[in-house]
Amino acid sequence: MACPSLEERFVGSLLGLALGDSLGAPHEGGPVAQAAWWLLGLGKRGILRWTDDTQMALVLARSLAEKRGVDPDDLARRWAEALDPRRGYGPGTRKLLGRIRGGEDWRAANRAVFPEGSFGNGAAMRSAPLGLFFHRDLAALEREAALASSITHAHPLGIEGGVLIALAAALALEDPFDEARFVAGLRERCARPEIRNRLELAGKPLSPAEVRKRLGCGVLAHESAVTAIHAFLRHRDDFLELQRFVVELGGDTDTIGAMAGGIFGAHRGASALPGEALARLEARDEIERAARELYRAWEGCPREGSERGTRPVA
Ligand code: F2R
Ligand code: MG
Ligand code: MG
Repeated sequence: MACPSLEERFVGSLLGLALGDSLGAPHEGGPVAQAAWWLLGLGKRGILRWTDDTQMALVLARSLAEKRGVDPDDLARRWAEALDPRRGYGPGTRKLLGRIRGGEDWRAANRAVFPEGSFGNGAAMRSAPLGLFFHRDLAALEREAALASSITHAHPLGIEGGVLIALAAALALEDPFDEARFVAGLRERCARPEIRNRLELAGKPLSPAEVRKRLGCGVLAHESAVTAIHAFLRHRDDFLELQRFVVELGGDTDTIGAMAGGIFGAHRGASALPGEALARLEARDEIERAARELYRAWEGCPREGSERGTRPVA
């Protein structure tokens, strides 16, 4: 198997995130949420429509590329401007972005809905582009992913979920890939027991019932981010099998699919994604363009040291 180029892995990650989101979206939540999705989808039959997960990741990728790094005020403004409730946002994030759109600073808005901040998975679902951009400097990745996450998810668990998925996308780029090293690399950078303890199970063969019980498949960061990593590890050679597994688990299927898809795409590149599904993906060209622009921005970043690809200068 030919090793995909780094640029193809950037493209694969963003397209994988969007595909996982759109394949999982019709199955997300209970019967009411699923009925709402189908009603909103009327008139667009055949198109794989994505949700808030991809919307926010796309905005993040573009902002990272244009600003050559995390510019929190720019990100908050762009996410607020792009807010489209038909994409099915988490209730806290929808309110928070509405407040920012109304002129409130994100530093206040991110504690207006939940005083201790949100620990939903809304930061984790969008953070693969951060892993791509900062993959050569994991200390910068942790710092910048935490900052980008905290704009909407100020709770330590919400932030750590965002950092974890960014790290997973970065470590999935490693070639050759070593599963034990990948899991150890994630564990050593996670402080919260809710996430760290689950990571011990990430590579274990669990039944779907055990995954639901021990890792979770809900909307909270610590009850979904490790689940996505587990799904990636057990199906890292077959994207459709991976997404079938996510749908079988149930719960927050679009988001677990998006997180796992972003990691899978970084690992295997765009050519490993299913062509028939890609052909039906909403705004596929736009997503691919954003990924290539992110790659060009990463490539063009001034870096410390002589070797290209070391730390981007902040
Ligand atoms: N919202 C959805 N899906 C609902 C169905 C959509 C439907 N299909 C439609 O078409 O309309 N999905 C999206 O939301 C999740 C990401 O959520 P996010 O951005 O983290 O939002 P929020 O509100 O901050 O957190 C989610 C919930 O977690 C609980 N929670 C969070 N922090 C809390 C705290 N400090 N204390 C208590 N509870 C807390 C709350 O229940 C939040 O509402 C993704 O699934 C995305 O796809
Ligand atoms: Mg969603
Ligand atoms: Mg979701």
